[in-house]
Amino acid sequence: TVIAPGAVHVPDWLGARRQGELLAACREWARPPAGLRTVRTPGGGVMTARQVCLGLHWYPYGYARTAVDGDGEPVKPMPDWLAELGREAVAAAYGVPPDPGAAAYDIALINFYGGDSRMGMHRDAEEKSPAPVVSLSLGDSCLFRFGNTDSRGRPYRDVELRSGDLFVFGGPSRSAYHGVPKVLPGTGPRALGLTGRLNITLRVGGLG
Ligand code: MD5
Ligand code: FE
Repeated sequence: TVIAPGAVHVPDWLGARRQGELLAACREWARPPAGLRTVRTPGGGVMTARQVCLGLHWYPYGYARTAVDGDGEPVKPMPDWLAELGREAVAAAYGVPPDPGAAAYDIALINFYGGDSRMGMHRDAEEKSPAPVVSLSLGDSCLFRFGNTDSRGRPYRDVELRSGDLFVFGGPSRSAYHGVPKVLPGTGPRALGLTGRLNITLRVGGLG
């Protein structure tokens, strides 16, 4: 489903088996060193979703090679298979063959949402590459708010994201405001064995 130019939602793109494999990998990445951490914003706020990074470590508002706001350890590498999944995701969403010449996905940000977690409206602007952001959801459903490029406010569209869904944000949608106003506890597939919601975003840093 095309939500806006370049913004494509593909429900249930990951089958049950690949969801389970991805969740198991996320649980490994969440362990120390450079594992899951709480993100503190410069204004004194705390993000309610906890995060782990691969490839480069995101912190408000930049990227580093080490967990500068965590234990200071080197960030875990981006696995080739996850970069390849990003390439396949873009092809699937846009209905084109995978582009072997495109810049490789080299950053993954993994957010763990509890039932009370939220993410306020923001834009993702720390990457230097205009490549689409690939978003994969696991576990509980959420309300995802897709806004506009000019302001945090209306107009926006609310879309329910479920376990296994793919969302690709490219073109003009790469710089749109977006957020997660609400997680819907207890809505994930029982067999997955995840309480809460997990979101994996794949990005091209273009940061050298
Ligand atoms: C999430 N994560 O569900 C979302 C999915 C984040 C974040 O927002 O920054 O980690 S990524 C949604 C996204 C990325 C880039 C552009 C747009 C949406 N967009 O234009 O709507 O945890
Ligand atoms: Fe974002």
